[in-house]
Amino acid sequence: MDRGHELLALAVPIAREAAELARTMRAAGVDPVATKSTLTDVVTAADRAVERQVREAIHAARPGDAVLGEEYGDSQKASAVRWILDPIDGTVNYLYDLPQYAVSLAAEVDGVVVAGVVINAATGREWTAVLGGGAHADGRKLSGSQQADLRQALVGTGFGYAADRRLHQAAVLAGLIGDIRDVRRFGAAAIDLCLAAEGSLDAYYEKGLNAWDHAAGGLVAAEAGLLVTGLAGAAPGPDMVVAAPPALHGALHDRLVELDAEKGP
Ligand code: LIP
Repeated sequence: MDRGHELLALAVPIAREAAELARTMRAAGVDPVATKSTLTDVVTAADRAVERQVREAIHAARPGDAVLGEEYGDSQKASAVRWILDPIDGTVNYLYDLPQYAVSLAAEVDGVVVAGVVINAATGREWTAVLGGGAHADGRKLSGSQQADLRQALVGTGFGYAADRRLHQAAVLAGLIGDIRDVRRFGAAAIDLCLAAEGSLDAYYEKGLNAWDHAAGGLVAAEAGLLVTGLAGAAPGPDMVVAAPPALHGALHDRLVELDAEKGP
């Protein structure tokens, strides 16, 4: 079994148990326990509990591996394998009990993401990918949207926790909205990338994402045949993540460049 499939075989049961814990804690009621970058950037007890459970499971199976997680940071271990974890992506949806939040777990070897799983903890939907091995959901191989006309594209995006960034993102969207079919703001980047991978969205873009928001979902999208990039030749990262089929990527990319989408706060 190659490294990617070997690491995915470990990631999937760990992510399923994490999703179960998130669901159970959601059912018991959720309150913010703290705020992070802004007053609206909340963390719940479940974000922390799920991350601790995943870290313990990874440590038990592969004690030498490093982990980068949203809530407890980077374990700073010198290891070829690093796990990139968002215990609950879409925390605001989780807080409001909107069924669009996910456990997102990716495995990176020597800096390259080779395996990823995203599980919508509310619905149980599961997306997986292995580098060079394709992307799958519900036992189906994914291949993205066939849409080649930006004017007919249903595009997903998101907004940051800081008001000045949201104002810039809204101005970009105001410039783009007349050029596309419509926009969808579902609130969880990991799921948005997977919806683009299966063609439920034609494309997705967002500024301000952290590695844990897009590592696993980005591999699912790329293995479904989408181009997953930053702007102007950059890799996907905090300045911008754009995911679109090759026939659509250029037009969306160029419009986002024209609109200074990666600029601003
Ligand atoms: C969220 C992202 C979403 C973005 C939110 C937030 P979190 O991650 O998944 O796409 O629009 O501002 O960053 O904070 O729920 O892990």
